[in-house]
Amino acid sequence: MQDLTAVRAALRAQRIETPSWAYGNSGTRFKVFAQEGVPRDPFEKIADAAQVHTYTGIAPIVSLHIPWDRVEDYTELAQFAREHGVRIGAINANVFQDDDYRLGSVTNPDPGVRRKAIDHLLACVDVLDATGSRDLKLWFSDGTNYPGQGDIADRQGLLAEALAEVYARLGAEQRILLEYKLFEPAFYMTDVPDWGTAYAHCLKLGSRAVVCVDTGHHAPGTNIEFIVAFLLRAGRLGAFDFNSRFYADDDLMVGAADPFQLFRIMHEVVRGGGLAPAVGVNFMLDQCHNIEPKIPAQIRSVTNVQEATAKALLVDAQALADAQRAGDVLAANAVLMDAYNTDVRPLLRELRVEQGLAPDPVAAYHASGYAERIRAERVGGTQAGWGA
Ligand code: LRH
Ligand code: MN
Repeated sequence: MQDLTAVRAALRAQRIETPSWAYGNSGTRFKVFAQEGVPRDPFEKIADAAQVHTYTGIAPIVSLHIPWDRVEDYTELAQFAREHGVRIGAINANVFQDDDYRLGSVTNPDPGVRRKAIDHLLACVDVLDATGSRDLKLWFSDGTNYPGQGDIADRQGLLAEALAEVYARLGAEQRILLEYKLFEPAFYMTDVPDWGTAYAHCLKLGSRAVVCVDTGHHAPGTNIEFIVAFLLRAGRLGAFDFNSRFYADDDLMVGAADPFQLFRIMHEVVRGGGLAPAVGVNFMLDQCHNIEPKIPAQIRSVTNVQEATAKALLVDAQALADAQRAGDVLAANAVLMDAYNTDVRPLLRELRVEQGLAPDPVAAYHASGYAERIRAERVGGTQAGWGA
């Protein structure tokens, strides 16, 4: 049996980063259903993110997306965040929504458009400097829709050039998180489609270029925990964009569609020492709450990661290693399933009460009246969204 003191300490030290865009309106190409009380600016998004931290105790970091979260003074925004008990985390550079990017951003056939895209990436490093953030997250929608539309090899060259210029601009403590995605919005070829391509570019760039694993960005049936174990062992697992899906990049609440997969991923994280802050894995959510209330959905998502982490920490590592060494297939699998089938909710409720938090964060949020207050206060103005 695992040392519960160590398990509790690891759970107390867990940190999860929530995305500013999860608090704004979002949807699909069919419809974006606006919700009452949605933030109108990055300050209100941060205030909502602070609610998630208030009730879970483990979500004191908020990712920004530029230009969705563009403000006059990022230092002022960072100060506002601190006043709300949170801090600004990864900065996402958006080079996928400008009309100029129809045929790509850093891989666009037009050198002027490539320059524009790189300048935006560099401007986002300025934001890191202003907010004191470490991570610049880069996801490129770049790709093609028809065979022959673009030269695959040439585009890799353009991508590598752009990444090298941004990497050279980074401060000593700053990192590039390179995110891959199999498809969408491109439907034939994506320039960073999989972990191998991202990993190869990171190796070429340098030690402060690491891979971001978005759990919704793989072909169906992909063994994501293998990718996690491999990247962790290689020292290039930089971050997660946690969410879940039944089909494609559904961006549903992490753990909602496949809690067992989330457990298997967190098992490889724990086994690989990836929970230790020094290893530098950034545990982020990347979700869209198209029909459900956003703040309670984020709270639920944070506790879903917490539950999967607690189960992974309860894996009897010695018994597992013994069974694996003995080639005892069933015993080895049973060790993992015992942990997975352990109800960790009582332990987490206890831990919250110890930390002066309510045992049930979602219920506590509902009882706070915050939802009613923002619905009443946030009238007028333009609700935040993807602006697509
Ligand atoms: C792309 C992605 C990326 C973000 C966006 C909001 O699908 O996962 O991480 O920029 O979602
Ligand atoms: Mn993502």
